[in-house]
Amino acid sequence: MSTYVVVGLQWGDEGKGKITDVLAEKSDYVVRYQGGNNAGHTVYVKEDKFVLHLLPSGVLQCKGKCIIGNGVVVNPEAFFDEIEQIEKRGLATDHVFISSRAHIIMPYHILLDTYREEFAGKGQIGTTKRGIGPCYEDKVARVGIRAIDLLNPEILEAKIKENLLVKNALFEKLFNKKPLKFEEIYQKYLAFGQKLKHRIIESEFELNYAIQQDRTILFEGAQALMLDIDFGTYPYVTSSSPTTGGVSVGAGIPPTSLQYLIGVSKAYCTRVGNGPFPTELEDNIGEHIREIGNEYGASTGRPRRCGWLDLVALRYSCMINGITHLVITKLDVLSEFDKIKVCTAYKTKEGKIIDSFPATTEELAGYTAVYKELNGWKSDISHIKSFNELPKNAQDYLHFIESYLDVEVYLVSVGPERSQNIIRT
Ligand code: 2SA
Ligand code: GDP
Ligand code: MG
Repeated sequence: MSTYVVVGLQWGDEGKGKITDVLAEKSDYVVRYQGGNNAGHTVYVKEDKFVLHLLPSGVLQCKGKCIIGNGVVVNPEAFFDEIEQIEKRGLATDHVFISSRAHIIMPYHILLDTYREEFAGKGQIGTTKRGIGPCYEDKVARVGIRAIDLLNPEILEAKIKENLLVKNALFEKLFNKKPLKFEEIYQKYLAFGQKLKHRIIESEFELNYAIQQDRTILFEGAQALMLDIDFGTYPYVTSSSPTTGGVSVGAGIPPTSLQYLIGVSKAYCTRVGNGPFPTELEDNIGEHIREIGNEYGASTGRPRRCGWLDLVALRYSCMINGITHLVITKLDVLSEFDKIKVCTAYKTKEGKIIDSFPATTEELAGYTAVYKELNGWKSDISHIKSFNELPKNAQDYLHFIESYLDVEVYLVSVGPERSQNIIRT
């Protein structure tokens, strides 16, 4: 048995898509286990750029099956759009399946997400407005509609009616918006069910059988630890569990079957959406990182906030995820800087130095970063293929990260292309 989990260790967009794509070639299964089409996973195959939102990034390379697990929230419209985009480029998609237990994003989820953000004013989370939060809320409130429900007209009818009763009251009375019409939604989702039916499977059984058969399975996380509903910078988080722990509940496999826990971090930090970010650089350096690193949302196009690497947050993230293999991406983006800073501790408002991650965003917002300054390497590293060929200052930077985290760097990514990797041997 070989099972791999790829998770983001920061605020998302660490380059998980690229790493998943590289590993997918050898995998019999690639599985998404949380999130939905809020994700934006970019993969380059030569000059060809693919951005995957809902489908596993492994869809391009995996010769086996790609599964959207029970823990994912599925927007059928987004699913078919993505399938169409991939097929248009000559690639097969008949190996993509959805768990019968996955929850479906309905039109009222997207509207609720949008209206709430509009009405929140300064208190906005900065969501992607894809209906992710409201869909997970319905799942937990036990009124959600699951993939399997799309195949049963009576159940679908009853569930949509029950939901519209509550959602329309909210739209009209709270948000002063028009109610939604039952028949339109019902017919549309019934048709989605018919189009999806050959792809809806009991993926939990399939995956557990695959584990027994010693197949190779890759679990692909979306978003990241700092956006985790429990461990992230709550409430500025997404509504799922993008941790290695999330794999078990989001794919229906036992925790004992997870082997290689691969955490991906950029060589610096970014965040898209609101919430505290202690190492944020609201100056020329931050802008420079954004431009060189092309730091714009892969789903919404929003400019990402940029800053230096935060080792305090990263160590916390490695701890919660139990990372066994660390991947550092976008090291090439730092090649132009004379000096590079890394945050090794926080200073509280009272002047106390701490190196643990706090439970509240109020505390975190009051902290300032304490930095260690390292020398830059000031040379192009994007063609380098082995660790020893890296300039000494780049090696020192990676060694510093390793010793702070007490986890070995297993792969260094030095460019967006599939081949631009240094694998530690
Ligand atoms: P949501 O829509 O409810 O999940 O938003 C809640 C918070 O989670 C953040 N979030 C993300 N952060 C980084 N990348 C994400 N995917 C896209 C990308 C984002 C984009 O790859 O660039 O295109 O804007 C992602 N998805 C959710 C979100 O910003 C909120 O802070
Ligand atoms: P994900 O959500 O974690 O999959 O990451 P995104 O795709 O949202 O954002 C990562 C961006 O960085 C994408 O545009 C990738 O093509 C790009 N990328 C990934 N690895 C590297 C790297 O090592 N160097 C550079 N310059 N770009 C990279
Ligand atoms: Mg992304």
